[in-house]
Amino acid sequence: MTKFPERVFSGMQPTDTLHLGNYLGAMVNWIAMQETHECVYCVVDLHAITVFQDPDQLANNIREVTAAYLACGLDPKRSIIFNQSQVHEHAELAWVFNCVARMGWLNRMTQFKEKAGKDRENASTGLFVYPNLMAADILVYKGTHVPVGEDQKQHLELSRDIAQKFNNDFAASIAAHGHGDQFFPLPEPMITGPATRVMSLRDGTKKMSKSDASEMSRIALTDDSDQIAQKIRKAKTDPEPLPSETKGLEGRPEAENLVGIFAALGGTTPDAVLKDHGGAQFSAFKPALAELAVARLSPIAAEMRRLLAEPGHVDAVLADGAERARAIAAPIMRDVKDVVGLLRAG
Ligand code: AQP
Repeated sequence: MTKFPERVFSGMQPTDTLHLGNYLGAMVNWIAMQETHECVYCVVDLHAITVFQDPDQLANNIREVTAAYLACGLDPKRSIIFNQSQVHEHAELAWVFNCVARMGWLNRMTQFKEKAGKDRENASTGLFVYPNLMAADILVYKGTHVPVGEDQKQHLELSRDIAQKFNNDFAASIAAHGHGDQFFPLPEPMITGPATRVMSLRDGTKKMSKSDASEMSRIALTDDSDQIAQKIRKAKTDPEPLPSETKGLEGRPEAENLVGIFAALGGTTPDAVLKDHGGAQFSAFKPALAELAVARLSPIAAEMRRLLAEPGHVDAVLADGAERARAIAAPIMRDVKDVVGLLRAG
């Protein structure tokens, strides 16, 4: 069996300012993985345009998301940081995967159903094949580990199916042309952030999301102390005090979400939070949560402001990252063409 060297890949869409869900669900894990792995972290701008983006806003968002990566603690010397559109091998491999993945597989993707909503006929074809591009993002680096939030679990399973089908369909060519017995690894999802599913502050049954129409539903990484405190103060809750055990959070999605956020930000568990705050009214718990959130998040916002005041640095990080990403992706894409029969040496 081919043994693939471990390599981490993940990305976020520059569709708006990153929020607490992106931070706790994925970013905290990304930062930790820099200590142990070679990491490739992408600003997935080609994914963003599966839904229309204002061009000027998109250009700003690419810089802002990059600034957020740096401000949160990604180190461009250790990790490769770049935007997807600058490494054309992503789009090239995605086309090959469009021809490997099956319609039936994509038809089962719940994120497409949620995003397309009732107006499915009017959704872009890019939105439908989004998971194929995601598989290409990972596999064009032969990525083995993918730290993501829980909402991406189904897409990761599809990436594994695509890798497996490519390995099977082209098994004879892979072996005959000296590419080992498996061409692609089956990437492992790492859904292990401190809060893998942070919910909306306005509706505890909906995930916190950049595309939610209400800004009050999410804490943006650029929010100042007043905005953070106001959003937590206005967060939807129920009239009961907090229970003293997690069992008491069942059927109380908003309470469960706020306790989960407190635990994740404080580096502790919901049980420990309820040990301290069980019996408290939200009027007492919310200010404590706001204080913790401000302490954790305001240094990130301050660093983002500093970085965005000198966009030349952010652009230089992206240019350097794209060059290093291309150096890995280009030979892998050449081998894909060899395996598929698109380009044979000699
Ligand atoms: N609410 C969340 N809780 C935990 N993790 C989350 N992630 C997103 N929302 C939450 C994780 O953040 C990473 C980047 O996500 P993305 O930008 O690619 O897009 P998304 O998952 O679709 O997130 P949004 O905020 O809902 O974006 P829009 O509204 O643009 O679609 C992923 O690892 C994701 O799991």
